[in-house]
Amino acid sequence: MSNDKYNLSFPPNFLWGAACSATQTEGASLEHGKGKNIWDYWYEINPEKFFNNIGPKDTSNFYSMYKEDIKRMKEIGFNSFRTSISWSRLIPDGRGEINQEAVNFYNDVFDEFINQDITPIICLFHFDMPLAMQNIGGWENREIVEAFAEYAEQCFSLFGHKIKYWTTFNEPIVPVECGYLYEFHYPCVIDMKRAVQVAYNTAIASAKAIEKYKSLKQDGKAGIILNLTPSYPRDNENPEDLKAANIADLLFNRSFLDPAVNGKYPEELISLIKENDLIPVISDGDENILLNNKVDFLGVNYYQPRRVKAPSKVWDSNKPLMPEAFFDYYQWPERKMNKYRGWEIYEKGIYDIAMNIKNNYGNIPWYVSENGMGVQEEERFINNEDIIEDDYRIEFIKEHLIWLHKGISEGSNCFGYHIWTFMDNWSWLNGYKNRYGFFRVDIENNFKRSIKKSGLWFKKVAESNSLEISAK
Ligand code: BGP
Repeated sequence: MSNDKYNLSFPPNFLWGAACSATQTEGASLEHGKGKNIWDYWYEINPEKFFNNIGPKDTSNFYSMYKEDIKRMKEIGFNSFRTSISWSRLIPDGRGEINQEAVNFYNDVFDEFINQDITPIICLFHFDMPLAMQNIGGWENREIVEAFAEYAEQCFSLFGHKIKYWTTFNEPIVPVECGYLYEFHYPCVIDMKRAVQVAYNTAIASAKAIEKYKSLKQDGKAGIILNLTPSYPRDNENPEDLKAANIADLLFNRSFLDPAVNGKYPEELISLIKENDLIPVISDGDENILLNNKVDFLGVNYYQPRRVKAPSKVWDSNKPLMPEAFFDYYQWPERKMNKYRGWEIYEKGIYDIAMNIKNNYGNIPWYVSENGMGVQEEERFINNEDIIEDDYRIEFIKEHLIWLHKGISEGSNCFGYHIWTFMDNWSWLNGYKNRYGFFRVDIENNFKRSIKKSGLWFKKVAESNSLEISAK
């Protein structure tokens, strides 16, 4: 062991910052002319489903605290930040009249980012379907695809002179899984055929939004944010395990990655969908819409890998078909866990993603758009100076950055790293259970923000554009 230290430098103009979403941070969810989205409604009818009965109404209060928050971002070295526009705030009924208060709010927020020299990356859809749109079928209804494209066009026209990085969706597979298979999102349907329709319509909606963006000839870029979850087989030599891992990859990663980046679905996925009678309704011209509207860049959210093995038994045909018909989950004996969130921590996954993008997706420009560690009851770690000493988070980020750096040094075209998240925020059904922020948010004390040790540490990384590590 030596005490020597050395620095890993990141490419010039590397983006350092964090991500959040409108519903999780804005608060004021029923005020200032905003329409309801599915979260407002679900909380209204089933508040008991939400951790400690905390709903989306007052999430972290960014709506009124954005100026100080953006200043705080600057203070810890951010040069970029991602959030989303709330569709139901901008267009309360999803289609039709625009809420001028929302236009003013987003204009002010974007101006503040620009004043602080922080590049805003703006997402159009982060799990928050306007209720009026869900009431007529949500993503199952092709009309919503058109409504989304119109909403996207409105956003580009209103804010395109300020925003140069747009993303159509955040993790579009999540509303598919959580809303139509596993009951973590409204409308809590369990139906794989409907799930496939939702996924398909979402992919078309993304391409149509990109088509609108291109037609406006603005001078920015349009991308998509995907949660890529590398699928690792139990045994690399076992063909059945390899097959299971490949199917998991097709269903959960390539179902959006391929249409977004390559403009078409993988043949293997099409066959799987056909063989299982899951073909969605397709409209004339869709193929060309996908082919002609590929993304300019990719955001990748990475938290955990997916480890699978061959299914141990044949799926009971009396049960509704689920993705688990094609694989069983597998616990790697050497796994390291974030026990609070129940997710495996596997830092090398970020390198595998970097290489996959380089080798199989034309080395498209991409950035890490979310990576982070949610921990419960962090007050345990408050020191005498009222700072949470979250060394576990520093360790988590550091180890991921080391692997990311290796991917970049081997030629992967990665242009940034964003943490989830800047300040503790509301995590859907989990409310404020697991905390992810560089700033603590005291929900019992007017949402008071206080810096954590990780925020101070990140400032050094971001400002020096490099990571100091000790030689082992
Ligand atoms: C991602 C989402 C975020 C965020 C994060 C942490 O999947 O894009 O919205 O919530 O995960 O997960 P969770 O809040 O479920 O702990």
